[in-house]
Amino acid sequence: MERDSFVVAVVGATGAVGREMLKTLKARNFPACEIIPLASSRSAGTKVPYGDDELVVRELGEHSFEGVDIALFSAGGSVSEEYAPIAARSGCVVVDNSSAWRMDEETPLVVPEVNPHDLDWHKGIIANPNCSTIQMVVVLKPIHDAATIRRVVVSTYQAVSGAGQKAMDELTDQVKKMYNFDMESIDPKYFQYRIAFNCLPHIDRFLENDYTKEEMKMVHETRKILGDDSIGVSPTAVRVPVYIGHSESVNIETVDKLSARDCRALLSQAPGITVQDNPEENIYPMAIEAVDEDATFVGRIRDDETIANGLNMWIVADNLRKGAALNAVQIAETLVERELVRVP
Ligand code: NAP
Ligand code: 12T
Repeated sequence: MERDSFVVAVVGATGAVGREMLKTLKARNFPACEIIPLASSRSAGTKVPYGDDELVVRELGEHSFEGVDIALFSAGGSVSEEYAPIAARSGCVVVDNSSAWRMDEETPLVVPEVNPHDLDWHKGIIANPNCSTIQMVVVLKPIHDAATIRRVVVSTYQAVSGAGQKAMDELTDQVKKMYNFDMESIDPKYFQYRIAFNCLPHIDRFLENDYTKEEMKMVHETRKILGDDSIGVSPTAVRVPVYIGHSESVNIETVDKLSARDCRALLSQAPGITVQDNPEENIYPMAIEAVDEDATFVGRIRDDETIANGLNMWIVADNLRKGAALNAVQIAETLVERELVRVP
């Protein structure tokens, strides 16, 4: 039977991503008959905004998902590991924002503009990719279809909001202290070193191969979403003192020739993308302009003159929106459209 209204739980509703999810559900008029905000005992009983209303936060527990149709999770990997299966068993469909389930073979990893068909085989949990992966694959997809991508070299310039509310507060605190020449009292807690007026080539933890986990997420997730394990991805993930908006410098090598001019035309027709590319007028994407926008912005598209089939470009998106909350809500919308809100 076709449903037209759903009970939606938001796990981690008090966090940077959870609040953005509530905002996005409201702004896009998601067909929800009830919204249930969940968090830890620390903030149970507090209120979170939902449009002009305020909702009372409940404590997450084993029974939180009874009667819930769709649960959007953004409370960290350990919460997702434990509670996503509990939610799925109670019959609700989970869209999970953490890295816990992304590479699980039974779990689709979805960007609606790129691989909506992978929702068809969900078994109760669907993973939302990493923010840096999402904005990159939105742009890689049309290029891969047109010219077959062989290899991608990417450096990210990632905003502190990707690391949550506490990380944003740490940047503010450090900038205030520097303004007051009070450098000695700067005591990095969330980040390893000072983030104010600095760049840190270190996001998430270091792995055996000396890449960070954030970098390896981009490798594995890109291949899974594009459904092509032959694509080489060589990333460097860097934290920069920007509050919102991830930027990426991306070099792409293709099998077939795609000129910068043809690429610009191709991307300007592609879903979810806004091309901002006019060097004569100093037009290119910037983090400050991507804030509160849904689109993935791309510019500085140019031929890589050192190889036969290469392109360079600059990709920017709001990491809390397309990089997290919006992509999760778009997944939920696609589940509704395709009548997939049920655990098979
Ligand atoms: P945040 O601002 O620190 O918020 C964390 C949220 O999780 C808060 O609502 C917190 O509730 C809740 N929480 C923490 N521990 C909990 C527990 N044991 N039980 C129930 N709720 C708990 O972090 P954020 O930036 O919103 O990110 C949250 C998570 O989303 C991240 O850990 C990550 O897994 C994921 N994420 C994904 C992307 C992406 O790339 N797609 C981007 C950013 C984040 P309290 O108020 O009770 O503490
Ligand atoms: N460490 O969802 O710190 O895998 O910016 C997203 C953002 C992990 C994730 C970050 C992270 C994720 C960050």
